[in-house]
Amino acid sequence: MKPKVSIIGAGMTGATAAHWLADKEIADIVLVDIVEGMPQGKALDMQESMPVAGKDVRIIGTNGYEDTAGSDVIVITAGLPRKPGMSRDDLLAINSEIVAKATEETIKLSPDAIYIILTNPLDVMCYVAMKKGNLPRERVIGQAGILDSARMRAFVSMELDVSVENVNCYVLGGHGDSMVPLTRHSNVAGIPLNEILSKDRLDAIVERTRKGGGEIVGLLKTGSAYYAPAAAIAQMVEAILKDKHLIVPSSVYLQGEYGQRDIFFGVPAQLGRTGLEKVYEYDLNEEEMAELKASAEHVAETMRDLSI
Ligand code: TXD
Repeated sequence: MKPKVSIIGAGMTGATAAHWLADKEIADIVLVDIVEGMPQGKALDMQESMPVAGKDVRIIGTNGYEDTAGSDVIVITAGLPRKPGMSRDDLLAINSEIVAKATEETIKLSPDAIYIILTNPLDVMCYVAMKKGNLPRERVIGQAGILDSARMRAFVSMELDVSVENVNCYVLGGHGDSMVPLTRHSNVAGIPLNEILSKDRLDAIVERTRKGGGEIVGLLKTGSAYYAPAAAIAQMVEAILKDKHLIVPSSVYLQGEYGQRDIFFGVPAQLGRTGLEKVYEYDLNEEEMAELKASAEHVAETMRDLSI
């Protein structure tokens, strides 16, 4: 029997994540949404594409939670996305209720599941899931850092016309405009970014990375990015199910690492079959630490507005 992955919220990111995942042929998939017929329709359509793709994966769409029973991984994307002019924090009240319910319903049926959270404001929604599911920190991981780092990698690769595979970038901190692209630790085939790019070009890439989500929201007008976030989800699920011990920037609950405590925050996290295996700590200079601290303060501020 294949592992089972349930995705709560079959909207743009949820359904696209199902698609990326189905292509990896590593799990059967359950798509849950409150909109009647929509998850069923998307799942059936995707199922009908499997003979063409040559993948043996079962995909179910549903409006209830019964079919999620026994899931190895639960992905929560349910909630409202940003509209132009909105910050991620504007979504706090409504999305915390949605994430709380999704966690409470799913944990009853999948008591051993590992949770990957996507819903914004991301770092605080991870905390909601951990509390409502009464979960240990190892089993709640937020997706943000792979996406933010992938955006930076894409921009560097376009700028230098080199393969994306040669570009390694690490964006840490909260998932918001205060995120911290670590240019000193990012490189092209081992060559530090500041040696291969002029200061102006590098600054422009850092700025574009920070505003990357907003750039897509502004272009789409309705909804936010979904291809890249969904690809990031699929990479995290794969790391867990294949026990890869993969180190990727993810939002995890810090207990002293990077001088932070009791907040979810983007750091290099090693993922495997038990979820979060280890947090890696970079040697950061004063300026980098100050930027991380400012980003952490922003997350802590949003946490204070949370009432659960
Ligand atoms: O990197 C990241 N973390 C992000 C986060 C990248 C992209 C999107 N990000 C956030 O994910 C975004 O700000 C939203 O908070 C969520 C979902 O974004 P998406 O683009 O997928 O939004 P959609 O297309 O509106 O899909 C959300 C679905 C929609 O179909 C609703 O009907 C459903 O969630 N929904 C629910 N499903 C199940 N149960 C409940 N209660 C529910 N409420 C809404």
